[in-house]
Amino acid sequence: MIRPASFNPISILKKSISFTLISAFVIIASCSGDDTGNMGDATGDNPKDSTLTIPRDTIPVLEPKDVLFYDSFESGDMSATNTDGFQWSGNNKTSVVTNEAAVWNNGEINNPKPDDGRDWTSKDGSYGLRFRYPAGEAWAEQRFDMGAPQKELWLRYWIRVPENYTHGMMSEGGVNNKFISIWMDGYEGFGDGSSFWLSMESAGNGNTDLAFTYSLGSETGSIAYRQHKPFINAENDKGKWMQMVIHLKAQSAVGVNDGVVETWRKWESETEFTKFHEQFDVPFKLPDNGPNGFQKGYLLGWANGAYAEDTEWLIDAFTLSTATLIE
Ligand SMILES: [Ca+2]
Repeated sequence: MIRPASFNPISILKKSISFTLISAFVIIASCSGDDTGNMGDATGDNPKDSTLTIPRDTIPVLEPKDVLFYDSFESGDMSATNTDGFQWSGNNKTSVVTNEAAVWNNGEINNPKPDDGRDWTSKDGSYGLRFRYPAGEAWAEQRFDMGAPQKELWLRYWIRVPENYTHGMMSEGGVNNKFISIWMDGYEGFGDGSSFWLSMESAGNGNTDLAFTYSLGSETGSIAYRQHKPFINAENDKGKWMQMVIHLKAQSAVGVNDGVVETWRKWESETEFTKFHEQFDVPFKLPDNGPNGFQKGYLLGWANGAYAEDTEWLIDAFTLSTATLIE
């Protein structure tokens, strides 16, 4: 649970006000004309104040201006947006699911969950986003456009290790199985601005390391992956939810090299985040002709080492912010 750093009365009053405002903001952002925004009820975590409808452990207390976007998929579709015009792109082997059925894939569907023991239980509320990699197929991906660029960006989301997880190794030695990518004007060699990636790399015995890389912009490719850290133990971590936090900051001017990459992870059984990656001299380049910051991205993505079995990831409670999501 994220707790405020201090508890003085003024702070509590201020945070209470902000929390209510954020709740209202999030409901507006995540609903699509229905009344399913009450995620507190959905989780059985009923706050005393009926206006507080966000489970307290899924979004921190922040000023409303800091939270750019939040989607727990409780609308049952991909309609969530914000004042910047955030948009989820089309579903590419992704679908909104409950633990009973897939309900959205580029339109409303009602495909009952196969009766084979699989678990689509969301982390927050009743709905989550499922990524399905059929055996031997490399691509499941959810793209998004934030609608406006951000020089500094924080991302946080829950993601569940597949129940039958073992590192995908079907080609290229199991390196460069994409976890997330964020870019500015164009992806990698198509961008004058920099791109960023987290990637899952084989650590042997079915286990996975997490590493990052970036491009220097000016239509160049990525540099070598760096800071490989143990990420998933295939024997012990199957089916576990983890919460990821990613902090990116573009360099302040060309040649200053003061861009930032930081990442953290917290398993659902843990109370504290563990830092994975840290670099404070990243030459993240802003595009000469805009947009002036990070604007687009995808979740998961191309697995160069495809999985030997059908493999399903789940993502939930996706948050974008301009201020820290680690407290
Ligand atoms: Ca949810």
